[in-house]
Amino acid sequence: MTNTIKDQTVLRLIAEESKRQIDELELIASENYASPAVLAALATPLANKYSEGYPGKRYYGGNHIIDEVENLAIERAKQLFKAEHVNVQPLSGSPANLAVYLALLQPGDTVLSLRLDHGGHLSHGHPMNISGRLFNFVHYEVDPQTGYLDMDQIRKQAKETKPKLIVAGFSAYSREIDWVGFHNIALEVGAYTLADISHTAGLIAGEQLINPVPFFDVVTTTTHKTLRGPRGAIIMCQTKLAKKIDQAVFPGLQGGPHDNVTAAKAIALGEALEPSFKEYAHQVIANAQFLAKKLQAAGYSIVSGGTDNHLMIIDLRPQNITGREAELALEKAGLSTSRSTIPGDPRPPFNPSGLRLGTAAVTTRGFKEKEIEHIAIWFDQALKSRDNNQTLAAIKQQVADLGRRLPPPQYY
Ligand code: DSN
Repeated sequence: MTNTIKDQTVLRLIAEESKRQIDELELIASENYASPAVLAALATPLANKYSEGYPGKRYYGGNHIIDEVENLAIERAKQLFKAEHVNVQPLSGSPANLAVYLALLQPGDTVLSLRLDHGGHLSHGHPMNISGRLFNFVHYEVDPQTGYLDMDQIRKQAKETKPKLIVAGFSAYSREIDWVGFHNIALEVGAYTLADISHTAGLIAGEQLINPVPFFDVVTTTTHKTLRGPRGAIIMCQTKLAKKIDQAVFPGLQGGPHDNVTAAKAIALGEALEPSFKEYAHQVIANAQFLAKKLQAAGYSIVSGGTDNHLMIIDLRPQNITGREAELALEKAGLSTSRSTIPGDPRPPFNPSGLRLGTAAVTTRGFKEKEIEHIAIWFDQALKSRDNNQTLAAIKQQVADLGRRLPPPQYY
C-alpha cells in the first residue's frame, strides 16, 4: 500500500512507526491493531467523497454507493449489539458523547457521571472539556476501600441531584458494570441513561461482558479499542431517540462523514460477528487476569484487587515510583504503557500515582499466558532497574525478539 508514497520523509516516518509497533509491545489499554482489511479500506477513493446527510437523504449527488456502505455498517452494528438504531458517522468518542448531550440536554442541565480521576473520561464533564463547560456535571466516585462502584451511594446522589442524564461506562475501571443497577436508578429519578462502552465494546460484542444496548437509552463506543476497527465511533439508541441523535450528529455537530472510515467500520463490525472474535475477546480477559495475578505475586497492588475486563490500574505508591517515571522506564524497555490516576490520587494527573495496562493489542498479536508471563517479568525488572539504561536496553532487545516472532497484522 505504501509503495505508492513517493514522499521520502513521510515514507521514512511511516516505516519507523511501523517498526516500532513490531518491536515494542503495546500495553496501552485503549489501543489495538486493526486488521489489514480495515487499514486497506481507509486508503481507498471513498476518502474523496462528500456525503452530508444520511442514506437516502444526502445534500450532495453521487452518493448511491456510499448509501450502501453506510447501511451495511449500520446493519452490522445493529446485529452485533442488538441495537434498534445506529449512527455510524461520529468522528471519534468525544464528539459522539457531545452529540448525545446535545440531543438530550439543554445547557445547564444536570448530568451524573464518574469522576475522571476515579476512572471516568474527559468528555464525561471535566471542567476543561466542552461537556463540563456547557452542562452541570456532578460526579460519583468509586469506593476508596474496594475500588468498586458503590451503587447505593450512586442511587443516593441521583436522588439528591436529580440528573437529567446518568453516564456509565469508563476509561479506567476494571470491573464488570452493573448496567441493570444504573438503569433502575435512572428509572427511579426519571433520568436518561448513556453507556460509554468505548473500552469494552469488543468484549461485549464477543459476549464476554454484559451488553447494555438493549435497555439503555443511548450507548456510545469508539471503534478502535477492543472492537479493533478504525479510529472513529458509533452511537446506538432506542428508536424513540433516533431522530434527536441523528440531528445532533448532523447538522448539529459535524459536516460530511468520513466514508472511507465508514467502510472500515463495516469491515471491523463484520470481523466482530465472526465466531473467532468471541475467542479473541475471551483470551483478552484471560490474559488480563493472568497478568494481574502475576504482577500481584511480584508485589504490585492492583486497584480493586484485579480485573474483569481487558485493563488494570496499578497503584505504584508501595514501590515509591510515580506513574510517569514508570511509563518512561517501561518505554525504554520496549513496553508501551500509560500513566493513570488512582482513585483519590494525591498526585496530579500529569504525574499520577498509577499506571494503566491493557491486553487487547498483545492478544491480537496472538499472545497467550506463556507470553504474558514474560511481560510480567520484564515489567518488574524494568521498574526495579529504572535507573539502569543498560538493563533497560537489554530488556528492550528481548521484547523485540518476542515481538518479531508474534508481529501485529501488517498491511504492506
Ligand atoms: N484516550 C482514551 C483512553 O486512553 O482511554 C480514551 O479517550
